[in-house]
Amino acid sequence: MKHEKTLDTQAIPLIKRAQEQGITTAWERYEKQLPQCGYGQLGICCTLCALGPCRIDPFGESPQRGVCGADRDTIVARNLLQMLAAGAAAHSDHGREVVEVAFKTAQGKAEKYKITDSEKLKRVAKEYGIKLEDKKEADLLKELCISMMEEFGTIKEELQFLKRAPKKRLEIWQNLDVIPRGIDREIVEAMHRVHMGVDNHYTSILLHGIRTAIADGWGGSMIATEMSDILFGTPSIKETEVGLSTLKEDEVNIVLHGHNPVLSEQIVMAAEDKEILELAKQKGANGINIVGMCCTGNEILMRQGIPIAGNMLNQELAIITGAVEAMVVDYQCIFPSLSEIAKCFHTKIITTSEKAKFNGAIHYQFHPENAYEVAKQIVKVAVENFPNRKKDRVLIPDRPQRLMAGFSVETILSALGGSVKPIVEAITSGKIKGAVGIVGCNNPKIKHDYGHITLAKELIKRDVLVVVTGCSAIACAKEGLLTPEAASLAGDGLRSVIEALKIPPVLHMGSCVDCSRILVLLAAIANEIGVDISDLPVAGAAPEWYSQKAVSIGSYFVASGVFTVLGVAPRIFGSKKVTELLAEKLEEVLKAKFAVEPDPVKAAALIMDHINSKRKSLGI
Ligand code: MSK
Repeated sequence: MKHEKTLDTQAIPLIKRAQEQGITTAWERYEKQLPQCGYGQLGICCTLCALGPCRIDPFGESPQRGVCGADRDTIVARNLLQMLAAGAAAHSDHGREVVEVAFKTAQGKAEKYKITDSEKLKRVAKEYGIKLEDKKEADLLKELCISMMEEFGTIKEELQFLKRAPKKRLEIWQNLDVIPRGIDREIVEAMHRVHMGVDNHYTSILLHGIRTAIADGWGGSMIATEMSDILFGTPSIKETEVGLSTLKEDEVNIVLHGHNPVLSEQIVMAAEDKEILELAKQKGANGINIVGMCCTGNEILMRQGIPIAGNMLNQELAIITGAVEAMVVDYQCIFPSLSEIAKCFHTKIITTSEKAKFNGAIHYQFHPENAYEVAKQIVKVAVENFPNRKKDRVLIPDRPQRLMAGFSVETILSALGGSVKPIVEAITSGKIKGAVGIVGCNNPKIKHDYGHITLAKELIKRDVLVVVTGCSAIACAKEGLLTPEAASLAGDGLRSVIEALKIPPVLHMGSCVDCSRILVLLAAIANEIGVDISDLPVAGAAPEWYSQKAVSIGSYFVASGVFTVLGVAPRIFGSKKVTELLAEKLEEVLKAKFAVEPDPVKAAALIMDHINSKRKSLGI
């Protein structure tokens, strides 16, 4: 079944239903925005202060400067930095929240949380220079939390996890003076720099963007990942299902959407509460079905094997199935449209974060101290809503797709017998030509999931191992690429390796913040060979990105030495100098750069050229 908007066969009947019932989704809202503002697309519209809005004539006619005198280069660079800073802030604030929950856990104030991975706690504490001695785990966790909180506004002027980067990479950052001096500091400074009359030189603005992105990837995001592993467990291989078909006709359906695992983990527990299960029975349901959406979904998929209903462009469609009793959200990537669409059905939209409230939603304020109570209340609301479901309006697509996930760095290493050596050997022998991280979102500018799936297929057939996170992972899962059977789509060399290990050719490494796992893996491979990350035959891609966080991820990939291809054009083409800097000159200083290629088949060719040239330089 083909469709012009999506590759997701389970989405098609729901898009059709929305059109028939006059329900507007992101695709129609996008069409209504067309043509999108040309100045905005080029990045030469400035709305930063009240002297404007100002715009630059793209064809060199007047005006060429804003009211303040800023030229196109300053305007484009400032806009980009502001976008990146919002993304780095989102990831890092998420990380801070996980550490705060861990801190309360260590203090005994958040009794429903516990340390799940004690080994990782010890390992990370050691990295931070904390003496293990005979300390109780709670005390160790407390010390680690204090050290991690300090990273946000540190006076050390260097982040701990930067030490995980290869020596050569650290030297590059030192020489370029882009070592982050604290996570919050760089984000705040980014916002300071974009204020009118502060940083007006595009190079200086963009270099600070690099510094801010490093503070995210090797700071805030890495802290989020590591502390989530300590609290909720380091992911190990899990098999489950993906797609809107994971919703169940005879059970109370609760969709957990957003990013942070701190509440979703409690909701998973609350859904097993006997009293609530009894209530569900009384209401005529055969159980409570928890499914994920976007990255909160990825968090509970990776650790608990909870099925995942879909990625970013599936969120509205889940409600349109008519089978969702509650969609529970925390923050990031949640369409403000959800409460409007929910009005057409019986679905309750439940917000849980003080910083992310939505018109028309019910708010249950989450605190680590009352998390389980709040989780129980939320599940109860969903259960009590079950009788309101209109059975004749339920449309759940069939044929769920199986998937295998849980590929944390630890899991990959243990599958390889404890070290990255087997990957290095496979790359050296040419069985695996290289590795590519495909990450990021959906965007209605690109056919839903087409960019991710096409690029992944093009690469695995050329013997490239693909790792995925975020909505990209969910897209590939829907296509069956996250199953060992997908080995049949891989080239002979890659197939021989993954069949021996009984793993898929596309490995799910987690949520958006877990792009930091990709950095850790790359650093381990580079250290094993004794080279820099930029010397490796690897690349990054964000074929359908939309979010500010993706700007930050792409930038810390490049900052870490990873050639990165974007499928959606960033708003930089209004400045030739900024475009040249990002697509060419960065290579001279960071040994990596960006490319833009909307066609995933051409993107694969670009990536293969890059991989082959890196192989040649390594003499393999
Ligand atoms: S959820 S940032 S749409 S990957 Fe992490 Fe998906 Fe992008 Fe949000």
